[in-house]
Amino acid sequence: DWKETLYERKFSKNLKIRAMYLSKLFIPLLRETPSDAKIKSHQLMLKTGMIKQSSSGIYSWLPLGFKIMKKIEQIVREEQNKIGAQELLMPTIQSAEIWKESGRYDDYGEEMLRIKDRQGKEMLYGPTNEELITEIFRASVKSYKSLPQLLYHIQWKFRDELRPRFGVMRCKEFFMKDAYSFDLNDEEAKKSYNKMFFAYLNTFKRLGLTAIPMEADTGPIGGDLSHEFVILAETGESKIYSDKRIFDIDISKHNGEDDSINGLRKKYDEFYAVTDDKFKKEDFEKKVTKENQLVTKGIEVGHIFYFGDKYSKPLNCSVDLQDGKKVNVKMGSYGVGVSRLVGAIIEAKFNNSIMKWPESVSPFEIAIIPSLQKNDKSNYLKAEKIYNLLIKNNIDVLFDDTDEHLSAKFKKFDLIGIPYQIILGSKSTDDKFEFKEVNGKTETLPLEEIKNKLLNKKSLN
Ligand code: P5A
Repeated sequence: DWKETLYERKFSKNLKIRAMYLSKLFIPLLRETPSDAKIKSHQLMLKTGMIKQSSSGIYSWLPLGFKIMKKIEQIVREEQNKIGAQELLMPTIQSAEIWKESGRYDDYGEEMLRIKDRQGKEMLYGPTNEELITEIFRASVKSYKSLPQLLYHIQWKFRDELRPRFGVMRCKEFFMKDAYSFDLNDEEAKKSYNKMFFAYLNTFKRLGLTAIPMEADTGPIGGDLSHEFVILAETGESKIYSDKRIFDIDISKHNGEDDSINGLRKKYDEFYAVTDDKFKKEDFEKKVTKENQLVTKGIEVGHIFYFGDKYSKPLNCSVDLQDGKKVNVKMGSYGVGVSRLVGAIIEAKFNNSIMKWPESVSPFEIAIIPSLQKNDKSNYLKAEKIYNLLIKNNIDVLFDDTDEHLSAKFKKFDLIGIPYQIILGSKSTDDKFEFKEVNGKTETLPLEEIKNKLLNKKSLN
């Protein structure tokens, strides 16, 4: 087989990207749709080998899924950094002590996975980190001069959900970005809250999603101010009631300055938008005219909370004021479901059996799909030349070097969801190739033009 001789060339030396030959990619595609998967994201993720269930509500992330999740994580990180939040990393395992101090150890109930170490010390796998970050903060910060402060980490969480379902959407072990704000008073704390509100809108926009902040209940986190960020989807678990017009708010006119952010926050507050638990029929009917009423379902991709001194008080986290008095710091917490977002993006973008990842998180920028005949090496060599040229230009490309029929390859790529394809089939010539935008047009173009188009798109992302 002529391909055997090319074996050593199968790994690209460009370490900036992770271009690949499909035959070498660890991507266990399934032929059948798994019957226990009820929603399209769960089905697609299993079918394309993005994840594999290891036990109920617990998944391994395989290379394709992991690569996508890491891209999402990076966008979440960049938007946190932009508003001045600092990244740190807290452990997954926490001591029960601080949870007893805050009073949440008993409240949290069976959702908390409790464990004992060999000395019999009570530990737990963190479902969230309000207590731990407060403990870190109180140990080092003593003066009002150190405020405000925004800290975050991106770490695995564990919640022993009663009914884990829908794959990564509601599972036991999941990846979350959680941020915590520390301020001197309510007024300053609201500024931090609004900053995070702004960062979330930008984050979800970069992920190709329209996420709407909805007033929500605070549940076990606590406090009296809270917004769920929800994307519309029939399969979502949040029921939402809103004024349609909230979807048309343009965030691009707002920058990171305090005034601009507060202005944006005001715009959102003008429109009624609440989740189930905050819904009041009279309010809805009074505030939203019939034609603007939208009652539907959505997926919660983020949730922010302001709870003042709910944790700082029992955990005794205070700072000294100028006059020597002590005051408990005012705190908020802010979560993004990073692993849930992988499924949420699929729910939003997978239509008519065709997936198209937003360019910002696509596992590869483009796929090369040649028709390969056993007795004809020419297409393979052409495709490989394109592959090498794209890699040289730092374009992350997946080269389908398998022997399958073109139609079978197309079916496969409908699921993998790479937004662009170069097809070497009957319509390509020696120097022109089919360049296809998924769900868009197909043109026959010289390679140089294809390359430039891709480089242009890259610079926009
Ligand atoms: C905010 C950050 C908190 O835990 N404490 C720290 C606060 N909020 S939250 O709403 O409970 O969770 C934040 C986001 O995490 C995702 N999420 C989940 N994803 C997958 N499976 C789960 N079982 C799960 N639970 C929460 C959601 O996106 C949620 O908005």
